[in-house]
Amino acid sequence: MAVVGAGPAGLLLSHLLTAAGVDCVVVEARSRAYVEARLRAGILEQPTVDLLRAAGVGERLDAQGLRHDGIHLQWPGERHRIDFPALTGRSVWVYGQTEVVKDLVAARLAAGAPLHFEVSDVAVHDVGTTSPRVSFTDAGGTARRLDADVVVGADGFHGICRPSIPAALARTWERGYPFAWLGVLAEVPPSTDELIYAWHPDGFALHSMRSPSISRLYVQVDATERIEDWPDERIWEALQTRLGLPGWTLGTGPVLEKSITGMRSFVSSPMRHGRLFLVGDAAHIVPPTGAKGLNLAVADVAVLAEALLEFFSSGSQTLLDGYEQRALDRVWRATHFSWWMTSMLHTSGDGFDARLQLAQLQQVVSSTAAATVLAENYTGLPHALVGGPR
Ligand code: RFL
Ligand code: PHB
Repeated sequence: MAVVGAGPAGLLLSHLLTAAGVDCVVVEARSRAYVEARLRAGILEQPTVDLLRAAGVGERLDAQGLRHDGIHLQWPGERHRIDFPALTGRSVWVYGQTEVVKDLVAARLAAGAPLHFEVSDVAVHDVGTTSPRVSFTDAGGTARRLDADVVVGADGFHGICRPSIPAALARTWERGYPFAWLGVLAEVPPSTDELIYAWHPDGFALHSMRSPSISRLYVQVDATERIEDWPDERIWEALQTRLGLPGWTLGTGPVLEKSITGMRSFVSSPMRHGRLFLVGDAAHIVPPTGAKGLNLAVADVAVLAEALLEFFSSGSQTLLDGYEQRALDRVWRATHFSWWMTSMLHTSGDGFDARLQLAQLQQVVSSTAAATVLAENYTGLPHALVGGPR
């Protein structure tokens, strides 16, 4: 089997298949240092944590990850807690994507399994046949070719696998948002025990964290803003205003990293073409408000790994044939949840929108039914939505 991309999706899938004795080669365009340092998601939902533990890569997660049993939802003057275990029996973990990637790379290298970093000219061929191929140039400049039974496209949104599906067969659904997140990583202990999602007339703000000594904070900015226009003082001021509550102050510290990330919802179908299967960001993108992107990639992998294991052990394609539908059911659920959280929390400047958002927030914090919907989605639905909507 050949896997294109060593992000969380490609690394986890190859880890699960290699552990079951399936030959699997991973090719990655970037260097090991780059993929291990790429700052992205920070929240792992319960089914993700369960899978990482079951796959034997949960040791550092259990030692260093922070289990969170809730989040705070806030608007000016009010902060309310959503209690996850009470509503769903599940929790989430603060454990950075960088750490997940480090654990999976280490496991793969320790097993002596093939993982080629810094490859170029990657292309997939003959995916419509039973003997697809991947060609690439390795880090030393040698042209290489992998003959495989199956090729997995885990190469992210800008990868080459999705575009290799004939345009006439492909369909995409997309929603752009007129705002973006300005994120900072700061060397300061978090000023909160659990994440704070704050609605504010100036725009959304989020207080997250990476460890007991590192905070991760975000503010909503216009999609056209440039990071050069946001000196550290301006960012801290915006955070103080939007996250502030009487009797509570935000601790500040040196900014280690800052950047602006645009937001979009995107779903592409099919997720399979012949012997090419897409997983994770290669097939779909969600805005980060629901903390779903990484978890959705892991869910695709869970479903595809089971199907591939059946295929490689018995030759049966029954589960492979069901992959797209099983994965897409969950993708659309997470797409809806991420859109809903985004729409509820980001301000547009319109007064009517603001009133609707506050009414929605009021309902979430005062109705057990509404809070449960948020908690179920945030902590992660089971990997297969059996009997889910078609
Ligand atoms: P990834 O992590 O993008 O990995 C794809 C890998 O494929 C490599 N690649 C290629 N390799 C070989 N040949 C080629 N031609 C290749 N083209 C690309 C890339 O170098 C990369 O290593 O996708 P994957 O594995 O599906 O994982 C998905 C998650 O990374 C993603 O959903 C989340 O990180 C999304 N996301 C966030 N999600 C959250 O839940 N919370 C967040 O705070 C959050 N922040 C983010 C994010 C995504 C971002 N991106 C994609 C711009 C912040 C950013 C900046
Ligand atoms: C993060 O810690 O980076 C993070 C947390 C929650 C989100 C998005 C990002 O919803």
